[in-house]
Amino acid sequence: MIETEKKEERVLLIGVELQGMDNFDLSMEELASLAKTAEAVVVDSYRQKREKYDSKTFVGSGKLEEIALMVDAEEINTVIVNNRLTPRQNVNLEEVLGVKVIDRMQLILDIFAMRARSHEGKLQVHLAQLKYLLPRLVGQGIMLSRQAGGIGSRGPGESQLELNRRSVRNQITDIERQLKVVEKNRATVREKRLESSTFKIGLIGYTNAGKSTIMNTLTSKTQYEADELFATLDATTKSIHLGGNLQVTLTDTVGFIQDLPTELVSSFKSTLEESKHVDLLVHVIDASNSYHEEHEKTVLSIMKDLNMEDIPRLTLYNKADLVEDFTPTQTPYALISAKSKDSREQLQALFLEKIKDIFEPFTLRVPFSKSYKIHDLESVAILEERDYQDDGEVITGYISEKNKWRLEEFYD
Ligand SMILES: Nc1nc2c(ncn2[C@@H]2O[C@H](COP(=O)(O)OP(=O)(O)OP(=O)(O)O)[C@@H](O)[C@H]2O)c(=O)[nH]1
Ligand SMILES: [Mg+2]
Repeated sequence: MIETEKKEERVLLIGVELQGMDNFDLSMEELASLAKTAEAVVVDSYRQKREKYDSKTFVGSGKLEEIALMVDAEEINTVIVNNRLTPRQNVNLEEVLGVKVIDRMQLILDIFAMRARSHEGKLQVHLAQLKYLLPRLVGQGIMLSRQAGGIGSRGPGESQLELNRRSVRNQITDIERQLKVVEKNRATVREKRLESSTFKIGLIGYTNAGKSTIMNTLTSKTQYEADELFATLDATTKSIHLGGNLQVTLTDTVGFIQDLPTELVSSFKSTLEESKHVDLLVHVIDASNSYHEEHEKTVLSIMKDLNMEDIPRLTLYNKADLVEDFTPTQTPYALISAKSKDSREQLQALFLEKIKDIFEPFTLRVPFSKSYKIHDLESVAILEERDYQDDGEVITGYISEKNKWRLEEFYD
């Protein structure tokens, strides 16, 4: 389909709050941010309290009439529902309302589709979209004409209305095969990196916490940072300097969110799991977000799912400039503002301090005849003091368990 002039997408949000539901407000606010990220204009939002979702139309019939009137009066083009809709609810809602209806999952999928840049990222998103689509295809793609595309028609469908289940299944298999190849290549690169005995730090955290801003602060500024959700999709690794000659890399990666569609989690697993192979995880939290505690819980539970709990962790509350009195939920922690002018030095010091914690202290006597080897040692160790004596020098510092053997070269 050729995209003609972009018209404003006017959306209406709908949420149903079930009894005992946690975080309903957070998730409705997040839905609005997600819609804005997808370049839609949020006209209004409807909430309803119910004991359970209506199996046919998700909201009750009275509410649905109200919504239909609103859709007409406000010239709404798309209705976004804050939950996963069954294919049937989706069709029914579209029939009654006469406009496109999408759910939270499809909205997130659309944003990921907008954002994907790398070959791998595009494959991963496409895979997630097809998996989402599959159960929604009945017969020969009758529903597809309605379901395809999302808020801005970025879905895999629309241009391929002839899609049927079998062809979708074939595509899924094909993409999975391509992804395996990409992942294998990545594993090889990773092995090389592991061998290189570089100290690896991974940034993780909720979307919009400030991970890319921290990455940019510590490197030459190239990561896309923006007040949008899912600004970053592809994992990026760069060398950073912490003082001394210690070789350190920093990896920025996709942010987390509540109710990340399972199709996406499974397709992005390999990207998320990049963080598994680091020596230190830096958990970045937006201290100024009133829901930061819920954000933390989401991140910690995804980390648990990915078996990353045992990796040493540094908790950074970010955006200190926006908070007055702040109570952390995670300890120990540091409060920073990645945007402040001295954040670079502050971050370097915090990282270095944490690395010393992880490393083991050592004292080494180096005869002058072996002084030339110290330079190499510095790439894997933090040197604290060099005390020159008659026959050589005494060095104290910190080194990782993994690299302790390097000290043996200095023994007589
Ligand atoms: N006021 C203030 N804003 C900040 C600070 N750090 C980051 N931001 C802003 O927060 C927004 C999100 O920052 P990003 O670095 O893109 O966040 P991210 O964690 O990479 O987000 P995703 O890529 O979506 O996961 C941007 O608009 C930043 O300018 C800070 O210390 N203070
Ligand atoms: Mg980012």
